[in-house]
Amino acid sequence: MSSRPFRVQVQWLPLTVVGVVVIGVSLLAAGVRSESSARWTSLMGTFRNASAPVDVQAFPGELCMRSCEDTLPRVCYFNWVLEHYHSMGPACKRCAEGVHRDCYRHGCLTADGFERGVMSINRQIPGPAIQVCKDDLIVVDMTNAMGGTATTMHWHGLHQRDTPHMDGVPFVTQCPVEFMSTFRYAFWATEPGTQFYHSHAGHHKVNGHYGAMIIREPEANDPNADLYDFDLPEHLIVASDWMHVDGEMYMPGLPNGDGILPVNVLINGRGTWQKDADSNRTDVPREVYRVRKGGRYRFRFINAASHVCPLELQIANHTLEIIASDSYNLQPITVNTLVATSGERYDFVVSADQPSDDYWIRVRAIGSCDYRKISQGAVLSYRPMSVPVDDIAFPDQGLPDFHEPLFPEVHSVNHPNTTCGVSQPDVCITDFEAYETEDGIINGTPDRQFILGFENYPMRFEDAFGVGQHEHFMNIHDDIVLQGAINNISFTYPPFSLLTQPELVTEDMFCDEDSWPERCQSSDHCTCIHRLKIPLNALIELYILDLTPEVNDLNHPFHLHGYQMYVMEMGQDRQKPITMERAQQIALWQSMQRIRMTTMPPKKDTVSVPSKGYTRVRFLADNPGFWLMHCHYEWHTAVGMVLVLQVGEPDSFVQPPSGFPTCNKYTPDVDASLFV
Ligand SMILES: [Cu+2]
Repeated sequence: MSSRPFRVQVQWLPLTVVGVVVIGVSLLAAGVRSESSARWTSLMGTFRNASAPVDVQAFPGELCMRSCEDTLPRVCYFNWVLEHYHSMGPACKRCAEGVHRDCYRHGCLTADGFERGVMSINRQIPGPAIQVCKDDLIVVDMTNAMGGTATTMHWHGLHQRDTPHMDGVPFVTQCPVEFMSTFRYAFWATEPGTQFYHSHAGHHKVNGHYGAMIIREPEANDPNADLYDFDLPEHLIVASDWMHVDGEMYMPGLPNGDGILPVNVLINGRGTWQKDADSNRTDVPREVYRVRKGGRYRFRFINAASHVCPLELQIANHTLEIIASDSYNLQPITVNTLVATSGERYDFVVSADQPSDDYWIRVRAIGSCDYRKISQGAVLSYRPMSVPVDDIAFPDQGLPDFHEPLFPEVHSVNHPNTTCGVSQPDVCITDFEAYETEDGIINGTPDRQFILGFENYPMRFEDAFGVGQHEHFMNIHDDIVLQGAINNISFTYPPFSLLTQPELVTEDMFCDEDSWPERCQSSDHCTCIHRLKIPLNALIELYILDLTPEVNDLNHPFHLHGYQMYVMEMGQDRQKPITMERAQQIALWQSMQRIRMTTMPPKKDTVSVPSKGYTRVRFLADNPGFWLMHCHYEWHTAVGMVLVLQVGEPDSFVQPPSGFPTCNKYTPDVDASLFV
């Protein structure tokens, strides 16, 4: 099949501006690079009046979901309201009592059937999917209607080269968006593939602020296009972990709270829940994925989890032909089990070659969550479209028990216990090969090499609880009180946005290994604004080391904003602490053991580091600005396992449009001027 039919037929948008209510999309402020202006000129070439601001509301983003063959760029406008909302609220009418149709009512958010307060976007979890074509202009008006909160949205996977001030990191690329304020995100859909968005503020993501963002491109650009027939908008598997209270309830944590861990997993915001063997399972719909026998379908898996437990995906009787990760195309490897950590995406092909029936799609929270036996099911259904979804979404048959294998022999990607490079048939991301490479980056001599050793370290009691102490920490259980750190520095934020208020930035506000603040001189750890300064266009190599003293099943996923990183190797020594020297010995040993060594390593924007091990990555620092790099576990971000890369000097940064919101602390001198 050569063309990629969409089940959802979409109309072409009228590409002229009519009845203009002018709210400008201001991407053309001073300093935006020529690439961006060229995009703008090309987009405006489709408009009758190219000099007037675009009436964005005339271009609903939903209509950007289309075939991306031979299409012109479009404006894709989304209007989002972020609210405190509830699952199983009154909008669900009699859903909880077994009236299945009521579970699909407008405004009914079932989640796992448990009633709780949530954070929603347009009363949905996940938020509305953004599905556009490469080079479209995405415009999202985000209104914060959550009293007492401030928030930002991060577009995970996009590099924001033209609009770094749209990266959505509070106090790094923008000021948080206050209650009752609307912030207009406007950026180009530049990086094709499976991306997603999520709140970068506090614990809003684990409360429900996340969603899919799919950027398609002509199939001629996909080296794996021959492997599948369908790439349908509804074949998104957005998996997340779920609590039955607000995440904030566990910040910093409860001594008797049984750890900071989820109680359930959701698939596209749906699932069921059974408190214990004596309780009834909630009677709410599971997610349904429809296929037709004989078809080969591209699925897009997004790990939108917040907690430390990797999510493992299996589809009964079906294999997963992995073709991309973090939006980067890979040479295919077929497995039956996919493991991903928070922030990672995997695309795979499922062939509907089994007898026509319904099959379980199972997502389990593994690693540290094993003892909680959390698994969730969705349905892969071969039944015809004429069968209504609520006939399929409430299967009579139970999901196999947590420990019940779906396959006699498991072949997995990224299993946390895999020793990378040697244990076929289990594979790591480093066993994948790309279709292309950049020799200068892979084989060049790095201009800068950084060793980033991260850990969660126990705080001294008096540092956590002494008079006047207010540093962030997490309380895992009992009296265990930890801060996250990279190179002994726990990251904290300035009161203004580094990227967009450069006039307030001073060199002495930052710290790194070599510039240790005075106040921390007597301490082996420090909480400060950890910045690594990198010259523009330098070739960078990072050794990311897990300095945890023991193997503990946590493969911390490191996410770099603004870039993709070549994943050169990863490995671990289960016996000895990791150092760069030890990492190099492991790499040598791996290269002697390996069945094959790739010269075309994959690229990732979120790469997990084997427990107590290391990952070596490389990238060319050609995107100037302030870019966050952090562990993608939400609690680890919250307690400082974060740093910011400053690439280039401020004069090389893309300037934000005039009128871009600012913020700062307000502590004026107390003198007569306060009272005039
Ligand atoms: Cu972490």
